[in-house]
Amino acid sequence: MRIVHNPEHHRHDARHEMFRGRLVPCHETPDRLAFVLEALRQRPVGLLCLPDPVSDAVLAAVHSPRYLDFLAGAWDAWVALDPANAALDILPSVWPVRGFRHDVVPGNFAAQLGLYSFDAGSPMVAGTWSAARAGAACAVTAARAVLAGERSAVALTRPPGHHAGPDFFGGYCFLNNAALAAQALRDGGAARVAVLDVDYHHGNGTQTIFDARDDVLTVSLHGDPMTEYPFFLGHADETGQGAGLGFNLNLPLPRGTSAETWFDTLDQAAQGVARFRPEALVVALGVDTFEGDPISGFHLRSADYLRLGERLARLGLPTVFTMEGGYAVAEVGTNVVNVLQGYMERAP
Ligand code: SP5
Ligand code: ZN
Repeated sequence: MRIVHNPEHHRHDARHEMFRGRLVPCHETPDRLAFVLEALRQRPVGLLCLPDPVSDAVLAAVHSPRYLDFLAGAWDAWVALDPANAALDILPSVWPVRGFRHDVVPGNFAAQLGLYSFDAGSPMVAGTWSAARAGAACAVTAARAVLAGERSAVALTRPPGHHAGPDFFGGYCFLNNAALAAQALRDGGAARVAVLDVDYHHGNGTQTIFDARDDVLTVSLHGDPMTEYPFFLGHADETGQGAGLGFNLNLPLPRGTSAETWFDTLDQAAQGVARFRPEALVVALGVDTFEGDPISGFHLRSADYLRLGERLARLGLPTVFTMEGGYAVAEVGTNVVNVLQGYMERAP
């Protein structure tokens, strides 16, 4: 197993996210990844390596050029508004909802920020773009390792990616690492690629990116969007659009779902993946399904992640893992490495 880790991740280190009228400390912090690296030092389930750089063209296969330009220039534009902004995180506060124009890019920076985002919980700082771009490079490098013959590879990175869409950020995500890995697998010759998202939250960005395509199946099991973030997508009746009809599977579960029910649902998800007969698999691996997660509501325990890894390995597919959520920081390392160990025990 090749484990591609992001040497720039610590540069995305924001202070606050908006929650119920207050700025609260960010849940998505650099120490999350430090705990995974520490757990890997104790249990080296794979070979650690660094990413190869990724070109603009590779990013533009998933994200719109105007969105990528915005992200690349956002920090400088923010500081140009007022040099004192250098001490503040960037957070949006105005959004073009139904009836507003999305085709015209406003000149005003705050308006651009709203055009390209869907929440006020995903702050940007000076190093966000470097961190996100190096993370995307991890995803593509991991996919290419699998194309070159590795059985499995991991994009061990943050910020996470599965909430980021073709031209928007949100949910702590800026570039969609799972989608970039899936696209790289397609471009490298895999005829059909499945993305299986096991994060607590629906992978809305990934679903949107591949919604109209029949060459990438997207499957997500997650907290029911009626009550759980990201709220506005992730229902069971979303099955894809146009040529992609029948190539999206959502399995929402109520807050409070037990590990037993979750694993039964994982079996359904795995059957959906197998029916598609993919040539490669991308696992959007969030461990915010953990019983101790501060922002989520499922009840998996640390030992359950070994079982998750084994179940994923039973699909018998070349596999790329991308690291998504998981906010019980001290346990994130154990839980992520448990998945990888469980996988490796069954698919060395
Ligand atoms: C990748 C991923 O898991 N993103 C999740 C984004 C969830 N953002 C909204 C979370 C709101 C919960 N805030 C609770 C703060 C109370 N301490
Ligand atoms: Zn999540």
